[in-house]
Amino acid sequence: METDRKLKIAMLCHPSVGGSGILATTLGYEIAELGHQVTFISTKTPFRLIEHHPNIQFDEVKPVDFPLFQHPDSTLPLISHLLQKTREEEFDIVHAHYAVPNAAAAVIAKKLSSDSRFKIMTTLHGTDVVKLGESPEYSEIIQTSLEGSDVVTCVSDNLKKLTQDKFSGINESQTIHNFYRKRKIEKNRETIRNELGLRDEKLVIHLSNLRKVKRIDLLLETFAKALKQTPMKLLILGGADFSVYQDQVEALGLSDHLIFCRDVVHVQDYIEAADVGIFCSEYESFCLGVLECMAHGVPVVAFDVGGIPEVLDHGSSGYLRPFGETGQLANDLTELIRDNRLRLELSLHAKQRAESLFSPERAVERYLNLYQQLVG
Ligand code: GMT
Repeated sequence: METDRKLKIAMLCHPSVGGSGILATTLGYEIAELGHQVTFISTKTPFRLIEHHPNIQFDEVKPVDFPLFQHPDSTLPLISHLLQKTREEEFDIVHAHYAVPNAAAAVIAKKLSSDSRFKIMTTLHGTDVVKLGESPEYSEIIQTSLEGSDVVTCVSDNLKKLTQDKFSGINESQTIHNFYRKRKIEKNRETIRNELGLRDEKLVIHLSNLRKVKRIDLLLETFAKALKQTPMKLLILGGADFSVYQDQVEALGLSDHLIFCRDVVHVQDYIEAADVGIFCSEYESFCLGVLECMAHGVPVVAFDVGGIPEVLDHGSSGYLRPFGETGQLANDLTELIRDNRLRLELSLHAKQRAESLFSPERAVERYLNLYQQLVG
């Protein structure tokens, strides 16, 4: 396989806090570092596209707020932008993260343009298939977008299976598990713990965009049950407003035991300051947050849903329980918080597993091989 050819990649992703944007930007930095040119195209700067890189450029597609529209439109401007851009500069690959609207926009732009030779790779991330894929507003568009993609990748075997069950006529589909590149620690464990006002309490961490699927209600319930058994603090790093959960926090008596921080950029510092991770989602195609914790040696308790068991091995990197079993999960959390030796054992294993199975080198090579195959 020829791997020397430097490619021009257009990376389409959502800019908001979420795993698909994290994955797209991390992949972009990795391949830019290898000498390829990457143009991110999105409605805002993706939230993890922070550092300048000479091989990375960002094109902002501004939503159009025409007086007649009830809501600003960004999908048609995205298609137009792609059309114009691909006339000016020849992208080898348009890599669309998330089916809606990114894969759809790429496929439509290619159909509308008579001279575009770019290939389309679509990476599916989760609810684009599991939720939107079921909705009458989007299912046919997604079907056409997947058919029109030259290759479809899924971030777990679970998501690949769900995609294959729901959609047909896909050229080629394969799993490339998400990966994690350890980021530089800006503030050490002690500093963060001081800033959070902690003494020697154990710290449980959750990080997510707090969408409904994350089931923060069950997470608070689990934590409250564990807190009855042993003291600990819960830190939630959220990418959205937390006030909707305030009533439940008060009803469960958690106000003095919970710290909430919004839109934290250097999440790795906080993970390093934590002892156990907790995730109570009803579905996750993968759950990058679980991997982030594991990579920093933080064992995780979670519900056994979607692709999470592909990431976390029960009994070795943490514990998995059937969805909704908050009592069992609370017992696991309690045991991990109380038993320092057990926690250390699981911590080491979690770190090793993250490094060996979800390394950037492994995943980036898979993406690059696919890019090279597509361009021939
Ligand atoms: O599809 C979503 O719900 C949003 C997406 C995101 O941007 O955060 O999350 C999905 O993609 C992540 C990165 O591949 C995965 O780690 C998440 O598990 C997945 N979320 C769901 O499946 C609910």
